[in-house]
Amino acid sequence: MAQTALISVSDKTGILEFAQALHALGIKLLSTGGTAKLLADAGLPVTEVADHTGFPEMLDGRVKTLHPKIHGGLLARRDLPAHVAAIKEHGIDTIDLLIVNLYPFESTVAKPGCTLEDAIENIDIGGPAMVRSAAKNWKDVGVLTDAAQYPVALAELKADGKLSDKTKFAFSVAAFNRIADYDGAISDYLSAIDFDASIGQPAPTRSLFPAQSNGRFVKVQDLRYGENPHQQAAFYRDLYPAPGSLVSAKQLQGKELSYNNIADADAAWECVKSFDVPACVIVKHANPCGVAVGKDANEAYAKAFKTDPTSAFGGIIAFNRPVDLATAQAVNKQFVEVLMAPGYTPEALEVFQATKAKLNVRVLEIALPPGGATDWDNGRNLMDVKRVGSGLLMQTADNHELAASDLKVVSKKQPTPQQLQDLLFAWKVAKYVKSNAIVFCADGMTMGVGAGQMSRLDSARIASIKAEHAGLSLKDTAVASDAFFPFRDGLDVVVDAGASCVIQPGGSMRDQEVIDAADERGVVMVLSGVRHFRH
Ligand code: 93A
Repeated sequence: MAQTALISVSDKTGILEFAQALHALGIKLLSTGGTAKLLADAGLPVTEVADHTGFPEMLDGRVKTLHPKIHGGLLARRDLPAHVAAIKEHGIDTIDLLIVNLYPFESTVAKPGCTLEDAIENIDIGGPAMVRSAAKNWKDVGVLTDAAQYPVALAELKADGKLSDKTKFAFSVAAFNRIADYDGAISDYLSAIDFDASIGQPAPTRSLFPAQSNGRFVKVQDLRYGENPHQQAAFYRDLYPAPGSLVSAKQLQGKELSYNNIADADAAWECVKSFDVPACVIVKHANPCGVAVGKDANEAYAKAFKTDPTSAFGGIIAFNRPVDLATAQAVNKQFVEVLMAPGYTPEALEVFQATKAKLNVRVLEIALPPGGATDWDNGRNLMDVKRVGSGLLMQTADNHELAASDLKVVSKKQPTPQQLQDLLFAWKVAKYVKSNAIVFCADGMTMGVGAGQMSRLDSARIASIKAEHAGLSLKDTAVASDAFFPFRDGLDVVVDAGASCVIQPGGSMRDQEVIDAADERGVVMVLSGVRHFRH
């Protein structure tokens, strides 16, 4: 008996060509209103579902395919005589292929100004029901939920007259994933709306934190191991990743990325892409150990490397400008684990292909966010998530951007324009350093980074010790402290080390004591008014 395909698609991309090919293979076409019209207008013989079931589409299309003749045809097991007898008794024909894509709920709710009514009208009921029926009965029905599957199916139908079990199973899994994503999007959307009793209807504004959160992630790759070799791990991406985020990186060469590589690469990329001017960030163990801006990538690298050449060994190096030959040659002088940039010249790439050992260097190409440095994530993925026990902590990402006009000078001494520039640079870097963070800077370059200490005082001491080890003088440097100084002692340490200007949030009980100390030591102090804890 000839096979039958039921086609019901909202997104009609590629459907006509696919239907023509199915028809050419002798497959009977069954279709819903809009899709049937499209096919019929192109001259294809197609039966409308309403004619097939003998029941009209009704309720503005809310009931089109919800009929036993459709679901019986999808769900009947061909290997069970009782099923075959039952559908025969009820005059139900089997359906062998189902091609469905759903009402565009996700894109509808993504539109600004989408009303609850718009959203609800775009909740597909009959489509997911058919997809589930077909996917459950995968051995007998091939279910296509994505236009990318059309050529795969056609190739097999042309070669063997049917789909292989392997393909049908893969399509079934994809179909259930699609339905889970779709329902997740509906649940996320509706869970963010409260019923407002005062107006007797759902509130027009949606909460950032829905009553239920459906994390929807897709595996990018399995990893050899996790943070340590005895841990198993894999890398997942958001279902709808933001352009310019790490998951869009393309690995051009090198060994497989490890769990720690990916975590460090993310830290480096987040920091480097926050600069408008050419910048370089070197990361070790999730902390920047060198950050600098320069007239070009090469100069930025040379400066960033100077901060802490010892720690830079085996580091992750990120640029926000394409890497050219000179920069590649400079980077090549040290041992680099991962190199990332928006692009590479062919000569630059050759540098890392020169020897077998160099071919191990993981080279990532990654596009900057389309809107530039302050286009944090194109308005999406604004959530920062941390796993705790059996729960999640969710917060909006730390996207605060400090402008010179936000600064409040509290010392008697006023900052020079150069000092202001260095303070803003130091502040930007401090945001990406684990707390407690103390960052010494000068001329668009980090001079000493103190990270992740339980006491601010120790972070300050470590930053100056590291500068000393790197042979850098901290005289007349700018210092950023990611949170306020609880006492004057931290300030004394950085001034003793050579700092002449300091930026900190302010807000301590002893602010006055700290400001008095700045005046006593003759240094500039400016308050940012915001804090950048990072744990
Ligand atoms: O309103 S529905 O939930 N009720 C249905 O019975 C039904 N059957 C298919 N939507 C239904 N569909 C959807 O219609 C399909 O999932 C597809 O997205 C769309 C195709 O409609 P048309 O062929 O009229 O353009």
